[in-house]
Amino acid sequence: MQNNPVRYDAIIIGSGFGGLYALHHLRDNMGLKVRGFDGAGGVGGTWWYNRYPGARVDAPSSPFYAYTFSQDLVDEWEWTETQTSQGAVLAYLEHFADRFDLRKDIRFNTWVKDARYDEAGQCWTIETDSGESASAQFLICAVGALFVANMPDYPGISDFAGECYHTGRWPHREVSFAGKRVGVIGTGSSGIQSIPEIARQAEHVTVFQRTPQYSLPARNRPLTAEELAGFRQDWDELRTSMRKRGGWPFKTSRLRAAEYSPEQRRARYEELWQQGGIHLAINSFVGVLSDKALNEEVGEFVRSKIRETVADPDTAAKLMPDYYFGTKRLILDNGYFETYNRDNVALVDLRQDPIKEFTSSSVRTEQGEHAIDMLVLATGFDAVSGSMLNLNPKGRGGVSLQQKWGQRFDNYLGTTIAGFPNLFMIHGPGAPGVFFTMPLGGELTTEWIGNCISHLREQGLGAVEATADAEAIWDGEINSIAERTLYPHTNSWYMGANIPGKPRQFLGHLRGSQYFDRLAEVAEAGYEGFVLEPAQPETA
Ligand code: NA7
Repeated sequence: MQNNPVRYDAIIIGSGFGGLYALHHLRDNMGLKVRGFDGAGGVGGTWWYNRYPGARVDAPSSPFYAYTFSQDLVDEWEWTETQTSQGAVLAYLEHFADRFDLRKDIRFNTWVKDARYDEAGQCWTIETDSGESASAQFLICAVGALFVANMPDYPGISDFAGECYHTGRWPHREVSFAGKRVGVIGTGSSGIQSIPEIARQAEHVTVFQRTPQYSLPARNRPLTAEELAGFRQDWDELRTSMRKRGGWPFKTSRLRAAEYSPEQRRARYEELWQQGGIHLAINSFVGVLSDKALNEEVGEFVRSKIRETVADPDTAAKLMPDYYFGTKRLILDNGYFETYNRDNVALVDLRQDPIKEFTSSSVRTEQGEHAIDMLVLATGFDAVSGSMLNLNPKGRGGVSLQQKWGQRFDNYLGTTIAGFPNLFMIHGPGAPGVFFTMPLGGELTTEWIGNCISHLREQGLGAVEATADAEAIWDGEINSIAERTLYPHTNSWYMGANIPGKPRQFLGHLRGSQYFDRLAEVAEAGYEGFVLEPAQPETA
């Protein structure tokens, strides 16, 4: 560490939705001296990196996948489509950064390579890859739930000589697929969004699929001026509804499946399918994500739609998902299954025909060889915990997060970690994160963090630290919610199952509304579950 780090009140790592709002709130609303850092060349976080063709928010998003706190901001931004594109989200975040003059306080192209807690000084000191050192009482980690790319390690993959891109690290320049034979590995959101776009341009696309997926039609369309005006007019009410309903202001069903005949239920599924977006998942009948029989019925409905759409029965058979509907990230597509009716698209089912190795110009599976010029890795992320482990802060006694989280991602309220005083996470393990609208979740979490900081300052306190007991109780709460659903029965990135060797643990809080009530209760109870340390003379 350098001898004289520049001193701030708070250091914020990351300038995506969470980090930008944290900078605005702590600096402009609370008057703190704040410095942001981001390894990327600009704001946007996830939306800076994930610029692959077809990238969109995986929800019917406009104008809800956006900051909610300012009516002026809502009024002045023109969303144009119902399912927001990556470019539109990034343009919005750039606007937000300019409007609130945030860039001047962020160091871009700068990775924080070390972060250590100083117990005597009750502060964090960071060092960057450019040799800068800074310290602050509070370290806010807005490092992204989907940041650390999962790179498959098939034999010979590094020998592949053609262009190779991970969807989460897409180049900041045009990538041309014209005249190319493209191999795509992975059929999560990134694969399913990009495959139709790539197929439109490429000579040939071979999709290597490990798990067939449920995907619902997004039915993306222009957002009308009347719709947008209506949303703006009702914004306060919509915001309240989002906060109460798990992040989105959409209707969720109160209907009991048992009170309807199979034909009536099918008619309802059909209606919601035609409506598009996530409505089939959230608005058919109560209990789709917890009742096995009902879940199977909805799953079979989606499979029937895939069968209807895909002309070749062998290809359709390979595309049949067989896990519990909705227990992996639900995908919204724009013509994914239809893409398999094109002459230039082939599907390899890796369960029947696994990849053996790569050569400089092909993928060899057990049953054949597929010549490719370009490889697209849509293989996802070491989600939620990966970016914190990548940062690997060193807490009390120099214990690193990698040591602490070797077996389990223990945390309290999804925002704090025992042994890491004055460190706050936005969208960490144990928070609603991807199960809530992330911009709104980030706002609410940041406001809670801000209140906690104010409390410390008003009370002459120097540090706040979760207790290990509180972490254990929190772990129980998260799990008891998850165990009432079918999520834990599926191998998904929600369970850490996509990364070899990653501890199996449900990584989010499924009841966002309840979660934010809980945060408020903890604060009202004098920060229950935390140890609050008096300020040392030098930090008071
Ligand atoms: P996902 O959803 O994690 O999807 C990754 C896909 O890649 C998925 O189909 C994986 O199969 C597949 N995968 C991962 N590793 C391999 C290997 N080694 N071989 C073959 N196939 C593999 O990531 P996305 O980027 O699509 O989406 C992430 C989130 O971003 C998404 O949920 C949205 O919230 C936005 P698997 O299903 O694990 O068998």
